[in-house]
Amino acid sequence: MNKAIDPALMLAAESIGASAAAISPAALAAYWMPFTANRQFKKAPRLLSRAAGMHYWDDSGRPVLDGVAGLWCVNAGHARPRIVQAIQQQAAEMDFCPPFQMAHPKAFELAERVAQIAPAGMGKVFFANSGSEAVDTALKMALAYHRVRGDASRTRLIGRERGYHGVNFGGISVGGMVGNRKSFGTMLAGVDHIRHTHDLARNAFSVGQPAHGADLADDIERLVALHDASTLAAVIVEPVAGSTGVLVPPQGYLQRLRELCTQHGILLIFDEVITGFGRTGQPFAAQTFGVVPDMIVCAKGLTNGSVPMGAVIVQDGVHDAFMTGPEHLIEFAHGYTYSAHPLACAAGLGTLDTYAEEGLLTRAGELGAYFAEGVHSLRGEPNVIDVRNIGLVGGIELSALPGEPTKRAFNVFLDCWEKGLLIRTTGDTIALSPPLIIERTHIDQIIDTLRGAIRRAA
Ligand code: PXG
Ligand code: PLP
Repeated sequence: MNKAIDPALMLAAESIGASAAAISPAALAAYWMPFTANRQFKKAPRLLSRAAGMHYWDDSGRPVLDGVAGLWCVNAGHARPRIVQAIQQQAAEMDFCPPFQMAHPKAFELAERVAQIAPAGMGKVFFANSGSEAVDTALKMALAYHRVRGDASRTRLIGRERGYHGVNFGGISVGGMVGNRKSFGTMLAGVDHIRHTHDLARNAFSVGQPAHGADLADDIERLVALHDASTLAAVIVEPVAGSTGVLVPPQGYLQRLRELCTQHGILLIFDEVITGFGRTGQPFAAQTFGVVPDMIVCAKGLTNGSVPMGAVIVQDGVHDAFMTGPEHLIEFAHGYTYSAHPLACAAGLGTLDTYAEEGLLTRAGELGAYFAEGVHSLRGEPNVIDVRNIGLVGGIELSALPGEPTKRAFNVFLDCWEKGLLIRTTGDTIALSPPLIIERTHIDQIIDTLRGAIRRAA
């Protein structure tokens, strides 16, 4: 049962926050912030100084309810004792261990524990340091897999329109966001995309999985007809697209994708950086939807956001294909200085312990109906053109202000922040993905605050 909610279980976080006034103009100027409107932000910085359980506190000591688990990652809530202690202990015991031709016990232990909660047959785990690194690892693994089996013509990677797979070159190439093409131009060659599944005309206000669109998976056939299956290496999709607006897969869609990939000898990669670790009601969305891919990319919730870490969980058969040739040779020439970093492994073990002890990996299933009722109660509020949900993820899409896309949703974000609620917006969609320790009263508070902000943004 869930024991996470007892505030006594949270570490007393008594850190003294930096205040905005204490940051010098030179320091403000020096930090080039990621994915941020830097000039606007620095005129009125929003600073967080501590966190525990369901809350952040800002630099003036004001509590802010965390409606987005940090950035879709703090699934067990903040400052959880097992995780904090694991990191502290590990830092004192061994700071770093070279990951190439050397290892430390916790790396094996974490790999085994991750494999235990993954779909059956996915027993091998390769570590990276972020979702973006894990994505590029999986793409390289797919290319090398076909080569090692003597199928070297399979070089083409297939993504999906509106896909987000992190920020590295492989990830932005298979990703389907026009902004990356506009800003950076150069992408990996030999990549193609299937169509996205977002269909407001047929599916608006679906509760859970929408009814229409399984046939969109047949777009694989179009690419097979165009490029020939013998050139296709892998298809990568998010089971639920997060960053591009919480797009829930139509009923039957992922099953159809799996069938077609199997039929054509193409590897299927699920990018579960957001959906992994309980977000949809099972440890992985693969289990929620009953579809087993060849690889699962994960990050974020793997360490509860506490220490950077990503991983690729791999079917035994894919891994085993590499384990041929002379035993003294490196089978997969890939890895990061910080792969399986001791602090990250310790944090990961503390995280999986916390999830297990408190039943958090299935809690989104238990609370999903109440959460769904809450988010769908926003239907009918001004400018709400769609509401989407699965597990403990919600998307509320607003109509854009004429000529000013993204601004209406961002105004809602700022209003919520002022009212003590942290949400995330992407385009004109509001995204909710609260920590899995959330209680009904928190859900009520999120919905009430959001409703007020949406009305004021009209
Ligand atoms: N794949 C998916 C599906 C993701 O959601 C990444 C890869 C990259 O992970 P890293 O750890 O390199 O960031 C992500 C990350 C947002 C938002 O606002 C989402 C992410 C990152 C930043 C912002 O939706 N997801
Ligand atoms: N650049 C240089 C010059 C390096 O020596 C290394 C690693 O040794 C890297 C980049 C890659 O760094 P990381 O292993 O942390 O990804």
